[in-house]
Amino acid sequence: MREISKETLDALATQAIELPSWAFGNAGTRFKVFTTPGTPRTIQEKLADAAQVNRLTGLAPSVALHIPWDLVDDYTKLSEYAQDLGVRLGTINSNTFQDDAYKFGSLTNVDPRIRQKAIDHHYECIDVMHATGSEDLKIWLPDGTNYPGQGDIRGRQDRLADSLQKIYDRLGDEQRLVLEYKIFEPYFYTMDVPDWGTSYAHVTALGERAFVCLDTGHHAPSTNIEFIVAQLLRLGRLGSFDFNSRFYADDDLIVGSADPFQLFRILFEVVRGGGMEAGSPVRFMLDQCHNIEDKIPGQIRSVLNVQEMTARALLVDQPALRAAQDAGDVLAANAVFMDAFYTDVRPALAEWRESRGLPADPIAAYAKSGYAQVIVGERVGGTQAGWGA
Ligand code: PSV
Ligand code: MN
Ligand code: MN
Repeated sequence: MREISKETLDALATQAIELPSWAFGNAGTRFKVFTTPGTPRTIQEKLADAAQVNRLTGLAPSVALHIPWDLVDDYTKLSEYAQDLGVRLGTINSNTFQDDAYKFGSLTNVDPRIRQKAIDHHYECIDVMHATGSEDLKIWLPDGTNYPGQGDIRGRQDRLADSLQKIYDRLGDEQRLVLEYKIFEPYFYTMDVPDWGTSYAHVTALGERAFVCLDTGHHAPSTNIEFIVAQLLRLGRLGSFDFNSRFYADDDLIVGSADPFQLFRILFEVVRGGGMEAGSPVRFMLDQCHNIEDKIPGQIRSVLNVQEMTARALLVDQPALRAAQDAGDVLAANAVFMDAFYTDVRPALAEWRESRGLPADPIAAYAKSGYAQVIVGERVGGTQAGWGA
């Protein structure tokens, strides 16, 4: 078994995985969304829960907000509130998927007034970013069509390019635009940003501070996601990950649960492409829903899964792999790769966590902390947050 080297542990110590505020609300599927006692009612309560994940894992120092779900009067104050809890506010996610005006598109709409409404919403998000100190504006565009002939595919791309440019031009010098793609849903014939190539084409046209966001659940089954990772890193345009896991489509399950090997392969390409190095543009984030499992331990499990597969990816003996690849020794190269994947890093990581003043077993520590009982007792009345409020 390969030892975990000091370099690997140093690299792991710098890993940060942003949590989505919406993971702490009730969410899940188009069908029954189960509620849980103690679910946050406000963004302040979501932040308090996210802070528990960071306190127990040391892995999740920031929380992404969704506007207008996480609307408050004073974002500077909210930022201070987060800092008091030991976390900071991260990516600002815009939302053009819950307004009647956007039935036929938002940034792509043929009506210039509706396009402007969507652009103005992004300007508001940028104002929020200035108040919170957030670096990234994340756009997941729900626009698309359901029927052949319904919309002019080309015209929609042209309008999208124009709208995105207006948004990009409003960003501050330190801020980035991150454009997420998704193959289908909410529309089923065309999506206006269906794949990494479309996102790449738009972000390269925008400028140097525009990047692609890769959500692991947004591809056709059997897509080789690690290939996309390698290519985007090579092109310098991989800005962020939305991590989650799926069996079928956009399942939004716990990252690494359905296919840990795929997560390992993705993280191997991140390591190989310099994505873990200082100054890399790549940011890690979760984008998940917890419908039947408890949300806080669900998020703890998720960040630990990412950490474990990152450790295994860092364990790959790169010189041995390169030598085998260059020699055309297919089986030896594959064996080097699989050796790292099959290495159980959990005991070593538990020990390392303890050496850094963190619990060896964060999930057990959470259960013992009594936090769940406290929030169930305290959060009585009001409306629990959901995917959309
Ligand atoms: C919808 O598919 C989605 O899950 C996208 O992945 C976004 O990142 C997320 O919602 C939040 O807007
Ligand atoms: Mn996403
Ligand atoms: Mn999604």
